Amino acid sequence: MTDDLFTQAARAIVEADREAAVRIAAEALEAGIAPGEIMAKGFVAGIAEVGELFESGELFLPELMMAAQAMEGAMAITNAALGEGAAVRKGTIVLGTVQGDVHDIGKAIVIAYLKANSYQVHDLGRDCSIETFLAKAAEHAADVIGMSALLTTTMEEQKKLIARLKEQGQRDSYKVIVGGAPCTQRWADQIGADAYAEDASDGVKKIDALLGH
Ligand code: B1M
Repeated sequence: MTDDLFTQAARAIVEADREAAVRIAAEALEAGIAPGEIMAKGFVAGIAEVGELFESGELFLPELMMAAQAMEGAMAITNAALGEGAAVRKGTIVLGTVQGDVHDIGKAIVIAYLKANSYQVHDLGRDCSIETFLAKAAEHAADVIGMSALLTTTMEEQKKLIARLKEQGQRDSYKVIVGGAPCTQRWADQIGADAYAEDASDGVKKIDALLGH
């Protein structure tokens, strides 16, 4: 039954069937499957397959976009189910997708996990400039700046933001965490980030460690 729902969830994304994705997300929650589990084992597996089909030329951009819309439908249900953590905030985070990059599905999942784990998160959206990251970090007195990047070309923005912090003598003002499919621990070390997270739950763990929780 559970495996069936995982398979159906993945298929709904590959077939870009938003209505089915929304229905399956709700069914999974009703069946007692944790929001993170149906997301990771079902919907994310589906969008990963879509990525492979796109890369191999079996799917084209309009289909990729429709699959992303189905993903967003499912995610609205699972992220809402994660809810908010205890009212006592563990820290303040500004988090966005870097400039030139519109991929925001992973970012939304990371934010939902952080909120569920009692962090105050300001979502800076996508295609977010370095200037906006820095202005919002100052405005909200953030503890952490989080940058998501999904393209090998836009990862460079993460490096540039850290360099800018150093230039401005502000490197110690914020912890910086990076993530997104092309990022690795090696990349984080290379650009001088404080942490790299592979997925949303790893993001919570890494930020907990950075802030001493
Ligand atoms: Co695009 N795209 N896309 N795309 N897309 C990829 C990334 C790609 C790998 C597909 C492929 O070719 N296999 C490829 C990049 C190649 C490269 O750079 N090496 C690609 C391309 C080429 C493009 C375009 C250039 C296509 C074109 O126009 N010709 C274009 C770029 C537009 C732009 O940004 N300027 C484009 C557009 C799009 C859509 C708009 C259609 C859509 C995005 C819709 C949206 O996000 N609202 C889309 C999609 C859906 C994908 C794939 C298929 C799926 C991405 C996704 O949502 N994954 C993707 C293939 C892939 O990644 N396998 C692909 C699911 C998500 C849950 O995972 O985002 O990795 P992810 O997030 C994870 C972790 O990485 C981590 O936690 C998340 C949750 O577990 N994480 C963090 C992420 N951010 C974090 C931040 C943290 C911590 C952890 O702290 C700060």
